[in-house]
Order: sequence, then C-alpha cells, then structure tokens
Amino acid sequence: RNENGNGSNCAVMRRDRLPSTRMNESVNLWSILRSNIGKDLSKVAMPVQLNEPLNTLQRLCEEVEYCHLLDTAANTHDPHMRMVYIAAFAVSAYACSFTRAGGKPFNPILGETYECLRQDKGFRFIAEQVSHHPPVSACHCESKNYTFWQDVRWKNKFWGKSMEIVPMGVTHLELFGDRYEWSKVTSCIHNILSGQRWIEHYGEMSIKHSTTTGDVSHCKVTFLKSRSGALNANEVEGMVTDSNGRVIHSLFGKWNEALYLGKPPSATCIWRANPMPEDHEQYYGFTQFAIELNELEEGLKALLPLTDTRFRPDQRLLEEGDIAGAEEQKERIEVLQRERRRVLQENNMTHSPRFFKRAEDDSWVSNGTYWDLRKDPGFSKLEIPVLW
Ligand code: PIF
Repeated sequence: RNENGNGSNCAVMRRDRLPSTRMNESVNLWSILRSNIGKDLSKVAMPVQLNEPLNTLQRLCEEVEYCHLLDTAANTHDPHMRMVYIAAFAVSAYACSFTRAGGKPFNPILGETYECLRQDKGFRFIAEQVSHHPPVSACHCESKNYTFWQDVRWKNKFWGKSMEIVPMGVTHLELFGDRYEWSKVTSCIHNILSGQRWIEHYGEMSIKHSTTTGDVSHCKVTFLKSRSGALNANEVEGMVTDSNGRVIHSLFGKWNEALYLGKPPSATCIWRANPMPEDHEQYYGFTQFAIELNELEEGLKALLPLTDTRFRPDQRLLEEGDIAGAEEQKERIEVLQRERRRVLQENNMTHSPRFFKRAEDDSWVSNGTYWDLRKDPGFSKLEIPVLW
C-alpha cells in the first residue's frame, strides 16, 4: 500500500467493498420539501440519510474514471478521431450516475479539499469547495497527456414528482496546446418523493475544439429524453464535424453502457462502462472506482491536508453505517461553518480559496500550489484551517 507521491511505484491494494451497506431510508422528503416550497434547496440542511458517503468534490473525480480515453485522444493525430475519443470521455462521465439516483452527495464545507493521486491511471486530481452559497466545487486534474478542469454549480428545479438539476459552468480540457470546451446537460431525478427513483440526462452537449490557429472540429452530442414505453432509454447520438460543418463521424450508444462509432451493424465500440461490483445495489450503487474514492489508506494520513474529505467525520460515519452519529456530526460541522461565516461577515471579510483562483472568464482554475506544498514543506507543517 504505497502510492504517496514520493516516487514509489508499488502497486496499491484498494478496498473492493464499503464497510457498510445502505440503510433503508426513513426520511419524509415530502415534509421537508413542502415546508420549503419556493426556497432555494441548497439553503436547506437535509438529513444525512439522503446522502451517499461521497461528496461533490469526489463526484467530480468520478468523471475521470475513463481517463484512458484522454490518453488515447492525446496519442491520436487525426483531429476528428481525437474528437471521437473526447466525446466518449464526456459521455462516460455520466455512466456512474445510472445506479446513483438513491442518494445525494454530501455538500462540501467551504474550504474542504479532496485529492486523488492515481499513478496506475496516470493522473493527479485536486478539488476544493470555493463557494458555499451558492455551492461551487472546482477541480483540476493533470497527467503527462492532458489537463482537465472545471467548476460546477447547479440550479435545482423541483417539479413535484421530479427534480431537475441544471448545471452551470464549462468543462475544459487541454491536450498539447489544443483546447476543448463543453458544458453539461440537464439531469433529472424522477419519482423523487415515492416509488423507485431513477435518473435521466437530456439535452445537447456541444464540444468545441480550438487551437491557436482557429476552430478545427466540433462535436454535438444529444442525450435523448426517454418516451414512456419506448426502448430508447439513456440513448445518445453524436456528430463530429469539420471546420466547414461537414459531418466526418457519427456516434451512437447509451450513456450508461457504451458508445459506438459508425452506423450499425458495422460500428466500432469506442467506450464501454466497466461491470458493476457484485451486490452494488446494497452498497449505494457504487462502482469499484467510487468505492475507492473515500478510502483512507494508512500511508496517506500524514500527507493529506486536514481539510481533505477523507477526514470528514460525518461522511466517514455514514460510510460505516452509523446514521445517528453521522447526523450529529453533520449538524455540529454546519454550526462551525455558520460561526466562521459570521466572524468573516462581522469583520467585513470574504473567504478566499486556498488552491484555486478566478480566471479572466470568471471560471475557477488551479493556482498551482497544491502538489508543491504537499511535497515541501508538507501539509503537516502548514497552518490548515480546522473545518470539523
Ligand atoms: C446544507 O447542505 P445539505 C445546506 O446547504 C444548508 O443550507 C447549510 O447551512 P447554512 C449546511 O451547512 C449544508 O450542509 C442541501 C442541498 C445542498 C448540494 C448541491 O447537504 C448538490 O444538507 C445537489 O444539502 C446535487 O441539497 C444533487 O446542495 C444530486 O449539495 C442528486 O439541494 C440539495 C439536494 C436536493 C435533495 C435531493 C434529494 C435526492 C435524493 O446555514 O450554512 O445555509
């Protein structure tokens, strides 16, 4: 068990199971929603029972599970084929959500951070909660082949039977100087109050490619809305076009299963979702990659800043199946956060994120200090705010 960033290449043994199964939900979501009609739901403290033992910073990291597509893209010279792999990567980010309509991620505390160093996958990832109201999470992921960054913020629309989550912000990717940008589609949780919850994504994703010499290619991916009784659930369609708008490649598939290039029956599979772990239904519908995200390996403890999600006690207690303990800790941590906000307000101060800064276009980008500080002098030697 050694993947601590000190140059060791030892293989890491990761857990293949969460410590505890999900408990049956006994929350009356309707009574919570009813007493908050018209209110911004991100300002309502929700019972911990609605949560899964991961937070939104870790959910952003899940989007890079299929990063091998970016490595392939980086090694593909033809710009239109490269776009095919990038489109597959953008679609693959949704795969994990298929089994996850049951719970919501923890809302990170302002200043909470998360790192994920995966030498086996060739990337290092950091994320930070940069705003509390509205909740904004920023992340930055780099490898020898690419840099990927985004900041995410949602608008919730509660429709009674369902809830729409409209994401805002742009996803950025850089491959050897080439820039790609896209935004996310709308997600909808159906049967939010009763019955089996399920999740749907719909809308158009437009992936723009630009180089210093101008626009080269473009890809439009449509996430289709399901019609009841129809067999087209989770379908996506895509088109890669050149700078003249001519269609070069077409794509089709399902965001939860696979993406194909070409037309049936002679299509090539570009991406396929990994098989789900056994008993995943009892374990929050987590993929193997998700199971690994909140694992606190012995070797990591001394290296992480204390703001890292892995140290957050309420999320850890939920993971261990202690709902009452988790609820108590969640409330305690929220009180501490309100206290810090009050002190800032009284002193006419605003919070500044530690590892991210605002870019000219108002997006959040890494300030490039995380991994250097981790190495020298090390987070244990630095003053780190106490969040919990
Ligand atoms: C608390 O967050 P919760 C609230 O923000 C509360 O206002 C705040 O107190 P303060 C607390 O400190 C917070 O801990 C509420 C809200 C958070 C998100 C965005 O964790 C992601 O209690 C949503 O949650 C993605 O949750 C959902 O917003 C994907 O985390 C599924 O609005 C929601 C979610 C709506 C419920 C969906 C239920 C689905 C099963 O005093 O500082 O204001």
